[in-house]
Amino acid sequence: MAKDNKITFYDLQHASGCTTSPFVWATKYAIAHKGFELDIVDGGFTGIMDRTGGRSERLPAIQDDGEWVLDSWLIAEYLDEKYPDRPTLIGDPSIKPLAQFLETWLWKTVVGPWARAFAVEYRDRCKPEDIQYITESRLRMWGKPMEELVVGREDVFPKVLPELELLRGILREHKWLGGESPNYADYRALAVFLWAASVADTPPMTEDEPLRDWIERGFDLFGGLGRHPGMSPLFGLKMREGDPEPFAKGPSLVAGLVKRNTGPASTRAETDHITGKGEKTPA
Ligand SMILES: N[C@@H](CCC(=O)N[C@@H](CS)C(=O)NCC(=O)O)C(=O)O
Repeated sequence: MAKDNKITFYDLQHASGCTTSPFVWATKYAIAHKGFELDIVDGGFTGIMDRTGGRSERLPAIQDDGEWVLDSWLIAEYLDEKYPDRPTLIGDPSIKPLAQFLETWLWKTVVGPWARAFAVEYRDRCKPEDIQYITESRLRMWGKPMEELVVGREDVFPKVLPELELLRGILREHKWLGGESPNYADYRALAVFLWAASVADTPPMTEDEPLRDWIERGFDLFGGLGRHPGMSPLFGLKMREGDPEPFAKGPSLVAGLVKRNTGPASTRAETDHITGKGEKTPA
C-alpha cells in the first residue's frame, strides 16, 4: 500500500515547473484518479537516468511500495491491478485499444503539427541545462532546426482545427469519453491539450471551440491539476479570411451513428428525407 497515500512520481518539467509531455500528464491524472497524492521528483530532460537510479531514460516513472513502473500505460495498468478497490482507470479490456486508437489519431492530426509549430517555445521553456540536449536531439528527430519548423505555422493552426470534428462529435454526445465520469481514455486525450498548453506561445484554438467545455472541465479535475501557472491559453486563435471553418456549426456525426432507433417514429424524419416523402410536391 502506498505509504501516506503518496506515490513517488518522476516528473518531466519545464523551467517553470510545469509538466510537459502527454505521457507524463496522463500519468499524473491517473495517479490522482486513483485517489493518491503525487510525491513529485522534480526534473527536466537531462539527468533522467540519474534520478531513476539508472532504471530509465524516459518518463513518466513511478515508485510505489518499493516497486518501480516505467511506462505510462504500464503505470495505469499497475495502479488498477494493485488498487482494484479504488476508482478504475481502464475497467474493461476494450478501453485500452480504443483509447490507443483515439490517441494515435490525435498524435497524427494534432500533436505532430503542433509540436513543430511550437518547437521554438518547447525548447525555450526548458530548464537551462536541457536546452542544448533538446536542440540537438530534436534536430535529429525532426530533421530541421526549430526556427525553420515554425515558419508558416499561422497556416498550420487553421488546418488542424477541422480535423478535430470527430472528437467534437463524440463529446457533444457524451460528457466524458468515460461516460458520466472520466476514465483513462479521457486522460490520454486530455493529455494532448495539457501538453499543448505547456508550450503554446500563441493560442492554437478559437475562443468558441466546442471542445473547450470538456478541456476546461478536464483541466479543473482534482483541484485544478491542469492549471499550472506555466501554462498558456489554448483559446483565442483568430481565423483569417479564406481559412476553413474551424468546426461544424450543427451536428457533425452521421445521424445513424448517434441516433438510437426505437422504431419508425424515431427515424421518420431521416426516412422522409432519403425517400423524398418529406418534399412538397410542386403546385
Ligand atoms: N512509452 C513511454 C514513452 C515515454 C516517453 O517517450 N517520454 C518522453 C517524454 S515525451 C521522454 O521521457 N523523453 C526523454 C527525452 O527526450 O530524452 C510511455 O508511455 O511512458
